[in-house]
Amino acid sequence: MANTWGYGAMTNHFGDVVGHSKAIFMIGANSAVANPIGFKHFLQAKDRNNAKLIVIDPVYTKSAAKADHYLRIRTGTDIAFIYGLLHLIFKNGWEDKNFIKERVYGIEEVIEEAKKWTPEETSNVTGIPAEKIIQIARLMAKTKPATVVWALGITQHSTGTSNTRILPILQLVLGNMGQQGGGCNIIRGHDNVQGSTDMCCLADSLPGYYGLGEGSWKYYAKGWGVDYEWLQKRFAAPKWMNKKGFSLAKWWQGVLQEEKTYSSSPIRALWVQGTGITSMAQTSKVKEALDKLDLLVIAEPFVNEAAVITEKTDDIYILPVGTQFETEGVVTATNRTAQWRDKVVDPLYESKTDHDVMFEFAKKFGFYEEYTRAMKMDVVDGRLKTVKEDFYFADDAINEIARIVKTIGLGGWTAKRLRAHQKQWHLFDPITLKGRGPMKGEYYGLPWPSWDTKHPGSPILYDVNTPVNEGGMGFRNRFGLEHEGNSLLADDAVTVKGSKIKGGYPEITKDNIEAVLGITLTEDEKSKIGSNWKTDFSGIIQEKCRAAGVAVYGNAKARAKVWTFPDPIPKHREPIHSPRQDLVEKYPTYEDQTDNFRVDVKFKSEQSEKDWSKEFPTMLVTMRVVNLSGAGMLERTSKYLSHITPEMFAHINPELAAEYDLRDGDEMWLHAPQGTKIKVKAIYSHSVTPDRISLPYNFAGVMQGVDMTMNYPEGTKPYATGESSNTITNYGFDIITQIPEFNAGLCRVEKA
Ligand SMILES: Nc1nc2c(c(=O)[nH]1)N[C@H]1C(S)=C(S)[C@@H](COP(=O)(O)OP(=O)(O)OC[C@H]3O[C@@H](n4cnc5c(=O)[nH]c(N)nc54)[C@H](O)[C@@H]3O)O[C@H]1N2
Ligand SMILES: Nc1nc2c(c(=O)[nH]1)N[C@H]1C(S)=C(S)[C@@H](COP(=O)(O)OP(=O)(O)OC[C@H]3O[C@@H](n4cnc5c(=O)[nH]c(N)nc54)[C@H](O)[C@@H]3O)O[C@H]1N2
Ligand SMILES: [Mo]
Repeated sequence: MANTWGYGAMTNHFGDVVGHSKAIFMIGANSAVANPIGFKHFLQAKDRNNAKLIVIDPVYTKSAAKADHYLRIRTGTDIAFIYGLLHLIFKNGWEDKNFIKERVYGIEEVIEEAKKWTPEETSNVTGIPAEKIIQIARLMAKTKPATVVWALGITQHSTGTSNTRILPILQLVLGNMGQQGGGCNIIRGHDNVQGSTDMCCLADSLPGYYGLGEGSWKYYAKGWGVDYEWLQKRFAAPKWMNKKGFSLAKWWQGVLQEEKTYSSSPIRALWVQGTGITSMAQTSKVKEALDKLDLLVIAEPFVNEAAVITEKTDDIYILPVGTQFETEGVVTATNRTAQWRDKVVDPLYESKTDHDVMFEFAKKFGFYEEYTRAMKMDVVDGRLKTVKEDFYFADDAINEIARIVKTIGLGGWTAKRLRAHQKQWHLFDPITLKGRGPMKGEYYGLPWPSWDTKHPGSPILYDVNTPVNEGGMGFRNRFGLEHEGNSLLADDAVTVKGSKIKGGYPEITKDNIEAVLGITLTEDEKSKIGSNWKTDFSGIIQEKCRAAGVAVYGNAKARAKVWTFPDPIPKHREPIHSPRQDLVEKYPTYEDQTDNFRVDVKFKSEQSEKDWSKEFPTMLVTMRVVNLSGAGMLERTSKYLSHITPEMFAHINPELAAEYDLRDGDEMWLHAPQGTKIKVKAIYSHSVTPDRISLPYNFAGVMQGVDMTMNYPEGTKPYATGESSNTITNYGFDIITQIPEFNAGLCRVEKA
């Protein structure tokens, strides 16, 4: 299972922030530690543009230390805070009225909700002083363009999806979207996490966010050159083909839960490739599930601690995989650009590359030919054909992606172009991404959408002041033409620069292309064209749209309201384990859920079980440290990196420590609502107030006080081991995506 936490992509890019942003509104991110190279750009924007840096975080972080304004927020209350800003923006008429009228749908309910969030109520819920809320509302209203930056402090909540929606709403209201220096710059985590998201290493979609509908499977069957029926037979029963699978966050429940009609549980075998097992919440449940499996296979360069924390003693296989230095291919950066990477050395010793492991798997299970067939195909004269006997990895893999993934516009990402960009990167401007000399007319890394091989890429999304063929576009027409009798297309006033069509227009399909573009297709074209722009292998739709300066995906309104979600407009809801019992009744969490990614998820039943804050009075947030990453196995096997943080620890305010008679460096137990505990070192720090504790999440090898390090195969024990914070991160998952609520929980301190 690969890991693709966090969602969204940057609408703009780091160079654009340096060049144009006047304010950087950073919420739920600590880039100074988690993304130091990215953060350097924010500091440059401060120097060059006198940009104001605003940091909103429950912890006084290293990023906060560089901020012009630091707002200490209570975890899980960002929606309340943003409504507090919107309240003042609407009340003072500071919103961008034209932008909203012409390019936004469904803002009325947001305006209504914002009325409730007076500075006093916002302050009561968030813990941010009312004067500070007023000051920041004014600053954001008066400072244009401003960019909004977020990362995992926003997504890792039971309301994570709503959190990620309220921030773009703020930018739409301020008219900062589709502008240089504006937008939402959502900083992605791992190397290539954007690429793995785009390839949908997820349980609920085919690559390119095509979903799991029958039409999508049929399109892919065609693209892969295999029969749809053959694909269907790969599943135990046809119905599973269209159902979301188990998620990375809750696969363990698929092992432990009783048989359910909507799941294929119990899971009996687990294949882990590229995720450290202790990075998931509920580690004690993960351990229980590992213990119960029939088979555990781990394919990776290090000894994944899945093999260490389990009591299981047989049927565990560790397959050695090379690192990214031992392979070549394409990765996608946080700003939607592709980068070609060369191989540095061949795979060491008996290890294999990730793709060779998968090829061997496909051979053993008898589907290698089907698995690799599309790499030997191409589009010839508007039709898909097999064109060669053999393939060359990775070039033919990326060419296959370019041929099939239309939704986000990967059509232009051929191996040839991406290799050329890598060789010529000195010819691109870091602020505009524009190329010079032989690279003139292209943007570095062809930021998607790059609709086809003649398209230069799109450095700033939704920019209607740039022609489509130079990277401009409106908002995507994705949810139909109208809702409740209102048009979802952009207003007549919004014509994308240079477009033949005035105002908004729908996504382009076989049925509407002639009418919308005012053209006539030949019979030959009609016989080749796909049913819509997302499924058109022939490239004809894109070609005709280019000639008209039209974006294939339409020119629509952004929607502030998602009528299919549990909360159509974002609503503040208290974390499942809230320190404010008085607010739980007023802002309760969601109803419990059945069958989300094939498991049941508790919300209200857990929240209302009791006043958790009585037994667990201290808030718990997790943090990143610069010398360790993810589950930490890579760095803890380095003597030098381990030396910086040799032991698992927690940051604790000396005042809270004093309550429990803890000296700096003493051992303490931290207890969690689910009945688990960890033993860690208390490190005094004023970055946290006395009501909260902050923990790194990068340790493993010890569980609830029990040392399991004898389980590392000989010679592989890392220099640093310790308790995983995820043994005590509280139960709780996002209502849509199931990302764990890593950042809003409670705990109790006890001197060890
Ligand atoms: N409490 C808490 N928990 C969290 C978070 C948090 O903020 N707080 N953050 C969450 C987030 S955002 C993320 S992304 C996850 C990260 O957690 P993980 O996804 O577990 O991240 P890594 O430890 O980097 O895991 C990568 C694993 O892949 C292996 N690996 C490295 N290179 C390769 C390769 O080329 N091929 C293969 N096959 N394997 C390779 C590494 O050895 C490692 O074991 O943690 C999540 N967990
Ligand atoms: N050195 C190092 N670098 C990394 C990683 C690593 O493990 N180590 N991991 C990589 C990965 S996978 C990712 S996803 C990125 C993550 O990058 P970031 O998200 O920037 O990193 P975090 O340290 O998780 O920062 C999240 C911040 O949000 C705050 N926060 C928690 N809850 C809330 C809340 O409710 N509201 C608000 N406003 N803030 C909140 C936390 O206190 C924390 O400071 O980092 C990447 N870079
Ligand atoms: Mo991440």
